[in-house]
Amino acid sequence: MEKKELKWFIALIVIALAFNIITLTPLIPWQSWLLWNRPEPDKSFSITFENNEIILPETELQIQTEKYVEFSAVSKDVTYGLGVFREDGTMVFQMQVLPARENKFVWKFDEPGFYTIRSTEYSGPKHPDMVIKNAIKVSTQ
Ligand SMILES: [Cu+2]
Repeated sequence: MEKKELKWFIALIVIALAFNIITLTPLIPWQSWLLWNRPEPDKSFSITFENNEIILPETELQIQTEKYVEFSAVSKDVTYGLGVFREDGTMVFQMQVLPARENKFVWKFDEPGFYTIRSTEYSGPKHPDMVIKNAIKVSTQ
């Protein structure tokens, strides 16, 4: 490696390191939320996916705004998607539900209202029916 190439190589490494340090620092507000903070969920809901059906827990999915809630999803057969949608159809979040493992997601809802759960991963001809309207009720207290 020539001296000029070595200088560029070192410069690229420094830039890559600086970029990572800047974007991963806990001083950036969203990073502390995303990477460095493990909030204790107020509630946890287990959702099962099997035979192209979304099986919710017996208890209603009632959540308070500004409290952390954990969704734990298990698939008994193929890969599904757990998508949560607002009343206007926009997506709040989604995660893949892989078989043979517990898929967990922690979320904090800002807005009260009813939210729909829908499979967001194509799982066969019955996939479009994998919708539970108003499955989650989020209230301010
Ligand atoms: Cu599906």
